Amino acid sequence: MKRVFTYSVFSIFLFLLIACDSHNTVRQQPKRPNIVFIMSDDHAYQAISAYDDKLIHTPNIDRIAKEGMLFTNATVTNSICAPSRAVILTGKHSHINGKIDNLSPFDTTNVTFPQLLKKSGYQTAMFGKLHFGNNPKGFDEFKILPGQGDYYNPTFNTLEGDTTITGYVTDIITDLTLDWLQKRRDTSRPFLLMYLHKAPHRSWLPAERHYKEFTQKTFPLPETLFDDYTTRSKAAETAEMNILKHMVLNYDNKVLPEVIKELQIDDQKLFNPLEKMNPSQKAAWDAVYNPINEDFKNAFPSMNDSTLMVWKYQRYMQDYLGTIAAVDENVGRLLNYLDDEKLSDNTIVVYTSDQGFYLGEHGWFDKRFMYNESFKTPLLIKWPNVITPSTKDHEMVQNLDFAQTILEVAGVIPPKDMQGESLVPLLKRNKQKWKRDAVYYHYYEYPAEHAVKRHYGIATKEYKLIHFYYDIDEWELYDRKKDPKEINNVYHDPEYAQIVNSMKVKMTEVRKKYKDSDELSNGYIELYKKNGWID
Ligand code: SGN
Ligand code: CA
Repeated sequence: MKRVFTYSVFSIFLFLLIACDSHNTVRQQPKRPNIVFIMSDDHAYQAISAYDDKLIHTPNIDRIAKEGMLFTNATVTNSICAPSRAVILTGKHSHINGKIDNLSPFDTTNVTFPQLLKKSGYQTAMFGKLHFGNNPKGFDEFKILPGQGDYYNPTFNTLEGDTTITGYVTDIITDLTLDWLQKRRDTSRPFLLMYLHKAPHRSWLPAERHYKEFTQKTFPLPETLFDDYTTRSKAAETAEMNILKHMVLNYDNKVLPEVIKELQIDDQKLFNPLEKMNPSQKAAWDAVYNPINEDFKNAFPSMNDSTLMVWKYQRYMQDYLGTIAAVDENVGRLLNYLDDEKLSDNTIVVYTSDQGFYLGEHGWFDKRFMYNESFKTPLLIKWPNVITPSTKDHEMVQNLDFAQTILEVAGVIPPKDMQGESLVPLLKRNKQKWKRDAVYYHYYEYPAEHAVKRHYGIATKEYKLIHFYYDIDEWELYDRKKDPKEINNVYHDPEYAQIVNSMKVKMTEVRKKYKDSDELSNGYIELYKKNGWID
């Protein structure tokens, strides 16, 4: 009897101890962090001063690196808008999630990380550019631009129908985001906020407050502005994204149609980039851009190809970078809001772009190629109390990794078929856990605008091997250490024969790992035929 009593007392004591302890554990467990995912459209790393301050100062975006981590070797798997977004949301390569290009629809049976976050109790919202052609799943609220959206007076698709807002798109996307944070955030739950800018996408219309400052600037010329594409396969030469040959004076450089006519220039015709402006916005634009037209009219007769190239490059940079000034200011508004509301401490902030962009390197604008400037994407992450401020990471990470990273941050187990790796070990400087030694790339949108041929490839820290296919069968190899500007294709150089072989072996392994194959590539070509996009 006595023994039973002692045992019972002991059990109750033990139960109380465990109950107390588990209560403490629950109480001590940190709240799941909020996640702010900021992404711009076509924002080249060369145009973020945390990476390179030759072109522009972006103090607010830089703050994310200063308070967190700058990834110097982040790349995309398919350098084009909607496919990149599909990779980010699904954690799967394009050939698996099916969104290979901007044209084909996104298969909404794909599981996306916001859906999983919402299921796990996160409040979710998306504002800005998605570019899918269908509404995003897994969001409590969204206000998204249809397709590419407009810089001035944009229309947004929302759950309640369309709405058109007067003003400048970058400011408006931020207003909508702050409005949601102020008025509809559920303070009892963590949130996922996707804040997605349209800028600096073509046709590069800055906000009025930046017209004067940026149109007066002159920018340093990239070393490869006059690249003649020798040593490369036909793909580089036949691409239609050369600033001199393919950038449109009217549409891109904002030369007035009457000036083009008067100078008898044979210019391509695209739609009027200013057509959405109202009369007062147009008047403010004209006040600054009409004098530029006058100067061009006077200068053009004595220009040759090289001076015209430089003029177009400068005009391109003035407008492209002008749009980034507004992105930077607005990122500052959001970061300040998080600080003011004491949210920063428990919020992870990611800044990235849907891909990189050519700012005159190889004579180009646009993206699509696996060459450095469009393959690489900016990636800056701050996570107070976890990431050591002002750290840099040089590992080969990809947008493919974002879904699993965010799921781990939120304590959600990722589906087994996601193909990336969580970046959390890198954020925590737990480097021995990171094993990746090659990344995979595959671009499909051809024949299409800018005529960049289909290609796939792998990159290691030392080399890059690319295979162009479909109406071409050519290979390229770059020695990334000796030739970081990628102007010397050494695929046919006997000195690199061994490297070519070992990179091909590696490529086969990587393609197998990610389940890509020639059969799949042929299937996607058949799809173009079926849709009547090719014969
Ligand atoms: C538009 C642009 C192209 C750009 C694609 C894809 N032309 O079609 O220059 O490559 O978008 O960009 S434009 O005449 O409409 O400006 S993406 O970022 O959406 O993939
Ligand atoms: Ca883009």
